Amino acid sequence: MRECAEFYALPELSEVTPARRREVLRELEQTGYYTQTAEEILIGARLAWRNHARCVGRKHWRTLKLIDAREATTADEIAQACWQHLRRATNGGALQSVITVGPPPLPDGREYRIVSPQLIRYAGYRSSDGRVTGDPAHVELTELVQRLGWRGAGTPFDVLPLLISTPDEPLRWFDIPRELVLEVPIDHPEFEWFRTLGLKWHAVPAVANMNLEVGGLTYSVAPFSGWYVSTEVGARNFSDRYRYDMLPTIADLMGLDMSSERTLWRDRALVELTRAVIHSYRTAGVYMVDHHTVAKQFLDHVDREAKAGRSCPTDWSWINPPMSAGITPTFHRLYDPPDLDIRPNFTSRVKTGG
Ligand code: NRG
Repeated sequence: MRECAEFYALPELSEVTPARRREVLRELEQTGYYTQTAEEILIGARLAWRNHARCVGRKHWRTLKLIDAREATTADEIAQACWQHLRRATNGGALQSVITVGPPPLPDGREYRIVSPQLIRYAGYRSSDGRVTGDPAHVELTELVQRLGWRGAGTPFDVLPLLISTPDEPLRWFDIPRELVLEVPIDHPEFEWFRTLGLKWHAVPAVANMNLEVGGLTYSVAPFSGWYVSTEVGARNFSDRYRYDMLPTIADLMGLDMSSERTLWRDRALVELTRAVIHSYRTAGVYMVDHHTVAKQFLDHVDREAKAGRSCPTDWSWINPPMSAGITPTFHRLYDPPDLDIRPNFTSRVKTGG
């Protein structure tokens, strides 16, 4: 109730008539639920983005577009809405920020869910010697869909099917139509050998396992996507030891002295790998932002919020990049502390990072 009243009291909802406000509160009180308009959800989703303390891309919060998929009631219909999401979000490489809002929980509380952490994820296959082909972060998900009958080709970059759970069906998986998965082969502006590593990554980061909480309602199907910061791909997905772990291979091919940490071979390989990612997305015409540019944009945003008289709750450790943080401007200041209660917001179903 409180969240609902607070939501409709926000200046961004000043167009809502007093009659509508009363009706919403009455309905929520009597039935525990009410139906939001698409406009209310869109405003709510934009504010959820603006409020999300871990996002460095918030300058663009006003550009978010909504796909209203609340009418989808089967896993199949939810999958179709996700395909529409990918088509609109990818936009031929000129990525657009999109959120798709699916069906609310049933009156008895049972929920619809996208089980996959993102719409597009690469499989990880663990072999008997413990080694992983593909993305080690998705070994469990891969084993789950395999138990449900999916078979991947076994390459390091097999796109996993989308896994959806609904109240009235068994867990179901859906192969993502190939033409909806835009990918970028990774190449280096100078190192000829780089392409022989066979690296690639997908264009669209579409987080699918967070709830959208708006106006006292929780949407458990609410995949959203913007675009990548190059370090997410270069300095984490390809570099983390528990992900693709490419730094030793790259340093070796660069001919670096790897006999001691003091030679900074890891750091040198990291820079070249991230350069390769930026170069490749650019060559492919797929939008991505580098960590210097996004840091500047974020500080513009913080200033703009301050001028508008709003706080900007921010998690310092999340908005700073995983490489070269100290040479980006976000490093050198403090922010309003993250406010876990602020709504609308995106909230985690699982307590893992990434
Ligand atoms: N680090 C994750 C993606 C998390 C969300 N990042 C975005 N979101 N850029 C990864 O796949 O590397 N977004 O909505 O644009």
